[in-house]
Amino acid sequence: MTPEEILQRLYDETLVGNAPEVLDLTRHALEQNMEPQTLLFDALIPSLEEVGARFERGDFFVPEMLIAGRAMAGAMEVLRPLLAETGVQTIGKFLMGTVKGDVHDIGKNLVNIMLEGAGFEVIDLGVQVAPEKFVSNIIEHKPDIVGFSAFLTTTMPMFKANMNALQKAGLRDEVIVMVGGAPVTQEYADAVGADGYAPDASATVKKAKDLLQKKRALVNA
Ligand code: B1M
Repeated sequence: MTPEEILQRLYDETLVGNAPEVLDLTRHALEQNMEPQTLLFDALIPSLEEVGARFERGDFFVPEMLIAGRAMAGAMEVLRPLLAETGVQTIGKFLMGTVKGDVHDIGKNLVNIMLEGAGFEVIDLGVQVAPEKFVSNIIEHKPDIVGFSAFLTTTMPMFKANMNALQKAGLRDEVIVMVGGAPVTQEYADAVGADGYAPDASATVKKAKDLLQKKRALVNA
């Protein structure tokens, strides 16, 4: 198979949620020295975007979304150590979670991998994280940055609930807050009073580094 054929098959098999085949193709592609980023950005992510488009059109339903998501997650397990490969020292602590009411985690996990790859220590609270859990973990782990992910318009309001919980616990000024997820925009991030927003995993790394640098410069001034 040529690299183009591998990418096409990876896209097609992810689309139909054929997890064993997706895993085999991922391993095969790596054996052929294809880049993990190429598999991610030229096959796996576009395939899930197509899954979402088909769901919106009514051609796919939740089970199809679920099996496609699982197939991608299986490939991510193989790609994770390669994407996160780094010799960099820890540059900061990032506490991450998908907000209460929301079970999407593929995008959040990808952001975590990229953050780890850039040298952040990531503490992942998983999905359906309630405001109180964010608060108790900020107290316990003292992260530099806390990240809230939301993937549904119906769960985005949890950002505000989380911000209120941080405020109430006296933690708002202790930690930088970043938000993200498919339906989130810069305007929405501003409206809830977050310090930063990023549309994708690599932009999150850049933004997180910027915000951390600014905060440290302020503290040392
Ligand atoms: Co859901 N789902 N889903 N789903 N699902 C979406 C999100 C949807 C857009 C599909 C669609 O209609 N086109 C739609 C939301 C519409 C909306 O509200 N705007 C939707 C819906 C409606 C639902 C249900 C309500 C369906 C139902 O039950 N009727 C239901 C809700 C369940 C719940 O959470 N309570 C549901 C369920 C599911 C599954 C469980 C079946 C499965 C999730 C599996 C899993 O995550 N473990 C699933 C899937 C797979 C999807 C789609 C197809 C793919 C999501 C994905 O993984 N994308 C999705 C369609 C789509 O996104 N096009 C869809 C790939 C991923 C790499 O991208 O998640 O955007 P993304 O992450 C990006 C950025 O957002 C950003 O970086 C990531 C990497 O680049 N980012 C951050 C993420 N977090 C960040 C944090 C940051 C910064 C950046 O700072 C802190």
